[in-house]
Amino acid sequence: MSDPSASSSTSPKWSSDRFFQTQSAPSNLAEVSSAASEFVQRHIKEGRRVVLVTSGGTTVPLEKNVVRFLDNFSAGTRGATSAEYFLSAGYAVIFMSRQHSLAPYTRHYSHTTNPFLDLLADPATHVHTDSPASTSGEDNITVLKQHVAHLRPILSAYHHARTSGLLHTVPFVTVNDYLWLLREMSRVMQPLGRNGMYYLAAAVSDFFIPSTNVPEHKIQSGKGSLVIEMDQVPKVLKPMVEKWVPEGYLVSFKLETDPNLLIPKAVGALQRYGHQLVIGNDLNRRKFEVVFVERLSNTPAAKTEERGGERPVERLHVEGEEFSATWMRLADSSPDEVNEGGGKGGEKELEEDIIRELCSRHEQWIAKGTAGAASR
Ligand code: 9Z3
Repeated sequence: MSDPSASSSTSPKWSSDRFFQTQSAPSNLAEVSSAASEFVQRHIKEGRRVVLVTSGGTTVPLEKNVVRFLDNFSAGTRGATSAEYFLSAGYAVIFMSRQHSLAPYTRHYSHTTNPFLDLLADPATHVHTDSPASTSGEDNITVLKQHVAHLRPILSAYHHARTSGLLHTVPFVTVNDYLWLLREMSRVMQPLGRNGMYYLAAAVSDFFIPSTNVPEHKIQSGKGSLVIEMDQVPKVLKPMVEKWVPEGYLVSFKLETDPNLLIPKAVGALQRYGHQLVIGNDLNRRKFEVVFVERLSNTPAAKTEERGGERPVERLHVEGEEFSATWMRLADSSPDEVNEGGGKGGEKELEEDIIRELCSRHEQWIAKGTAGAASR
């Protein structure tokens, strides 16, 4: 496969308009849209804030009858964990995630790190002593005692999320579907105005293959090497900020593997798209360290000073504008100690702090809007 960054391709850049005019929408878009709209309208009526959390990686299929595809790295841990903290903060959550990636609550029992069946007693050997009706163990399956304390609060929160109508899920697989659904969810959430937050943690492919260039059938290996040409995915954050949800509080993530690029790339994204906050994370340190990059005018002023000692805040001057970079770290963790799937041993999770900070920034964003309206 050729390296797209080294390619001499002359393909024109795609505008988002051209993308949506030519690339087909998911077949169930209307259905997904109306269910999400009902969810949002209910929460608007109840005066609740709503957050769209995107999560997991996006694929680029190489064939229409897809046998092979390219994928972006993400287990969906960040998004699933964050959704839980948003729910406990009282938000209604639209969880738009890669099909089969980690989900709120069930993520604690990921099949690879903490298989669900390992929690249960072997029915062949376990005898129920507290239930005479089922001493044979045929009617009940028992959770092993050592797992009960951890499972109980997760199970309660899971059932609460299911029955309270505060969590709405929207799955995607391909990057095309992701872009269509992001636009649709934005449309549906636009009536929330400043009460809507957009937390874009999904790992979105930078490249895609326009549908006219995707072969119908499985690519055959007879011709030797495979060269793939991909076009750049349109930068939808721009229309999202300018047209789709101009009043929303919009947070994007920037993933890098070279730590020196993290802050400059985050600043670049803020300059290009004009949204409120970029959370930068390094691939290998993402579980215990992130950096909040924002325009200094959006950085909660009092907190910047107050947090100076606790959280290092850098001030940056770029092309006549001022930005801040605030590091947020889990105390005393190292990459080896932090579990994939998270939360297994009830340890502190970085998302708890991230979401607390976001809720307070969102609160100020809403207050600014109200103050602005009052002074007009
Ligand atoms: C992230 O940076 C997420 O935090 C991770 C989470 C994907 C690193 P895990 O699922 O990982 O917890 O294992 N997401 C955004 C990545 C991304 O695609 N950003 C684009 C970019 O960096 C901009 S939208 O250019």
